Formats: sequence, structure tokens, C-alpha cells
Amino acid sequence: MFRKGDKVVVIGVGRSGLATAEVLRSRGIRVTAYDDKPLQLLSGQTREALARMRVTLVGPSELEAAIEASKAAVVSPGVPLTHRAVARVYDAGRPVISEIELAYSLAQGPIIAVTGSKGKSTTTALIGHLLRSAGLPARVGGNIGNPLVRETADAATDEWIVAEVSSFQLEGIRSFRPRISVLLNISPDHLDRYPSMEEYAEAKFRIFANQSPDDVFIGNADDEFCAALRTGAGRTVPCRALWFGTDAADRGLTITLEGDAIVVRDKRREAVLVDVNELRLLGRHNVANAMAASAAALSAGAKLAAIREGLRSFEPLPHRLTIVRDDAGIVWIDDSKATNPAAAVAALESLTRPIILIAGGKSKNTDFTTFAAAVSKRAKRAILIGETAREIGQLVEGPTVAYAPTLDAAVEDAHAHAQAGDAILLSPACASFDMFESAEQRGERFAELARARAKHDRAAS
Ligand code: UMA
Ligand code: ADP
Repeated sequence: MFRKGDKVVVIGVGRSGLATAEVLRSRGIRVTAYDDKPLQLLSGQTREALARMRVTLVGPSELEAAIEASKAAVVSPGVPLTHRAVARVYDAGRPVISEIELAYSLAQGPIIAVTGSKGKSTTTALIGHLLRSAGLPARVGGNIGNPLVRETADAATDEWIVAEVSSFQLEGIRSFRPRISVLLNISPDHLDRYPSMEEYAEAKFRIFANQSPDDVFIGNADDEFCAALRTGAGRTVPCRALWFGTDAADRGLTITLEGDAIVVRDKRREAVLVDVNELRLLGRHNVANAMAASAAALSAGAKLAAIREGLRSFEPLPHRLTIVRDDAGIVWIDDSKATNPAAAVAALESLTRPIILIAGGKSKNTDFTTFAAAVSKRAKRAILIGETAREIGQLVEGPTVAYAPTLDAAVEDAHAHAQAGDAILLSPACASFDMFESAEQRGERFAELARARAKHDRAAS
């Protein structure tokens, strides 16, 4: 894509932008960076990294000249394509590409790309685990946290690259073509960036836009937006499609659920993969993720026995329905990564204990009606925090609703009202950025507070 000596502008100097700059610099490409934050507001680490790579950060007044001198711009996923800096790149007639497009241009091995509103990280990590269990070399990267460009730049030709890709990343692709694509589900999310669900879904559909007839698409037949692709009435998938879903009577499904058994059915066989009770992952939503990951691993050539073993041994990722404390009869569950209503509904439906829920946070313009109905049905107390607290609280009927100014105060309230047998669940249904730097930081604070309460309880008894 670029030759030694070319100039490139990198827009946004977070994880994605810094990795892009690093990989480009290592190939002798000259990089200028732009960020809405001026240099003095960036972290010491970022400033050091820019200095080490000899990348200059330009301000708004120098940006135009930098773009004019450059061949293209690589845009970080958090920067919308409507951003004024990106508009200037378009005005100058230079290509705007995303980091995953750059990553793709460097990739030597085959790519499995996973998208969806929820379940991406779990499914991506699980596919990596299943491939490795089957003895197939694999790397995992992308939206999951480690920028894809670093992984593809280092990968060997026979290594599978399992990439979690967000709608933001897919907006900026041109030729990104995964050998296997996975679309898990589409539920309301990021409606602060997309004007409608249709436009959000279109960004997700870009995952298969460049696939060829020899490639594979894996879709969720239970999901309304995915299932529409199956009828062929509207948009169609340009390659072989495999479907997973829970309707055992549907003979068109390659992976399905019969009772508690995940079953694989294809031309060659009909075999039970695993009993869902053997999974270490909680909830029906994770059964869908396990089905999707199994379909991807099978398509990549993994053997059934290895997939079976991998499904049994996979541990849930942190902050996704993770038990952080279990004593005095009370279970504390960190589900901070439930950053949209559908994920929080999945959590409420996965637990059988009485629930004291802590929810709320930064708005993404999603509707909370379905979530509030699930709270009304499943929670005994809802403690609401952050920007969206009142909006959610007004919709909840039945359980006691309390408002807390901080997560610390919410945990205090939850602990004061918990009885043996209860679950204290942090499943916010919202982003974290109104109170925390990230969902991880929010989850870590919750776990820290839960453990501190444990010490306090032990000291008191
Ligand atoms: N910035 C601007 N202007 C803007 C927005 C951001 O200048 O309008 C600057 C910020 O000041 C900051 C930098 O851009 O310096 C941040 O870039 P970024 O928001 O793209 O974040 P990164 O740190 O590069 O992380 C990104 C993904 N973040 C987003 O898509 C928002 C990470 O996904 C991903 O793990 C990482 O690249 C590595 O690939 C996070 C995420 O929240 C987990 N993703 C969303 C989600 O999962 O829902 C899509
Ligand atoms: P993503 O990477 O898409 O955000 P994760 O695997 O990190 O997805 O999970 C984030 C949150 O979404 C967790 O709370 C998890 O329990 C929930 N979740 C995971 N898979 C699904 C799914 N298929 N449907 C709804 N919620 C899900």
C-alpha cells in the first residue's frame, strides 16, 4: 500500500493510531499525526512514543499542509468519518483508510473476522483458542484491544489471524477480505454515531463486502438483521453461507441446539459437539457465541474432537459476567463490558438468583424500554448511576429504584441491601466514559470494592 519514503497522516493517537505509526515507521514511511487533543493533554506515554518514533503531532492549523504532503490518511476507529479532519483529507482528494485496511494489506495468512453488536471479543478469543486446541497456529487482535496492524505485520504465512472488527473499523475498509467472516447479531448500539439502525447494520455488513465465492460467511439465524440476509430478498452474501441457530427443526442450520446439546450437521455428519452445561461461559447468549466459534473453527479445518476440548476448557474473558467474589452467600458479578442494553438483558436472563443490579452510564442514544422491562422482571433492586440513571429509572416498574452519585456509593447501597442468596450484578447497559476511562476501569473498580467489602465483612464477623 505504501512505499519507503511515502508520507502518511495518522488521525487519532490512541492504541490504534500509535500501532499504525509504529508499523509504518518500521517500514521507512514518514508519519505525521493529528489528534483533537493538543500534545500537552496527551499522556506522557503517548508523548514518549511519538518522540521515540520521531512522529510530529500537528495542530488544526498545520493539518492541511500535512495532508497535502501525504499520500493517504489512516483514521483511528473512534474518529468518525464525518470529523472535520477527515473531511479535509477527502477535500484534498487523498484516500482515507482504516487501520484494519492497512493491517489487511500487510497480512500474509488467512483472516477470520468477527463482528456483531455483542459477543465479538468472547467469540474472537474462543476461535483463537479452538484453533490452537486443534494445533492450528493462530493470533488474535483488533477491536479486542491489541491493534490488528501489529498482529498482521508479525504473522507468519501459515498463521490464522482472528480479528475482532467493529462497525467503526469496517467503515474505513476498501479491500479487506476475510477468508471467513462471522456476524453474531445486530442490536441497538452506537446510535450516537449512526443516524439509524439501518445505517449501523450497513456498516456491519461491510464485513462480507469483498468476500469471493470461495470464502465463508457465518451468520446467526436467530438474529433479525442476520436472518434477513438468508432470505436473499434484500442484500445477499457473496460467498458460501453457514448458519447457526437454536431452531433444531431448521434443516438449513449447520450448527444448532438440540435440548442442551450443540450439534453440528453437514453433508458429512451429524454429531454432538458439546453439552452447554460443560461450557465455563454463562448464559444462552454465550451458547450462540460458542456455536459461531465452532462453525468458524470447523471452516478453518479444526477437527471435532479438538473443538470439543476447546469449548470445554475456554475461560470467560474478564468483565463479562465474571464472578469477582462469592462468599457470605452473596455473589458479586462484574459484567462491566455490557455496554449496550442487549448485553445487560442477556446478563439478567442468565442468572437464576435474586439480583441487585447496578446499571447506567454514558448514553449512546439507545432505547432502554426492553432493558427496563427485563430489570422490572428480574431485579429486586436497581441502583442507577451516571448520565442515563433517570432515563432508565423512569422506565423501571416493580423493583425498588435507587440513585447513586458514584459507583462506590452504588456498591455501598447494594451491599447494605443484599441477603444471602443474592447476586450483586454490575451490568450497566451503557458506555463508561461519563465516569471512567474505560469499561475495564469501571469493572476493576467494582471488583476492588467487592473485595474490600469482603475484608470488611470478615473483620466484622
Ligand atoms: N480522537 C480524536 N477525535 C475524535 C475521537 C478520538 O482526536 O473524534 C483521538 C483521541 O483524543 C485519542 C484517540 O483518538 O487520542 C483515540 O482513538 P480511538 O478512539 O480510535 O481509540 P484507540 O485507543 O485507538 O482504540 C481503538 C478502539 N476504540 C474505538 O473504536 C473507540 C478500541 O476499541 C480497540 O481496542 C483499539 O483501537 C485497538 O484496535 C474499544 C472500543 O470501545 C474497545 N470499541 C468500540 C466497541 O467495542 O463498542 C467500537
Ligand atoms: P463485544 O466485544 O461485542 O463487546 P464481549 O464478548 O466483550 O462482546 O461481551 C460484552 C458483553 O456482552 C458482556 O456483558 C457479555 O456478557 C455480553 N454478550 C456477549 N455475547 C453476547 C451476545 N451474543 N448477545 C448479547 N450479549 C452478549
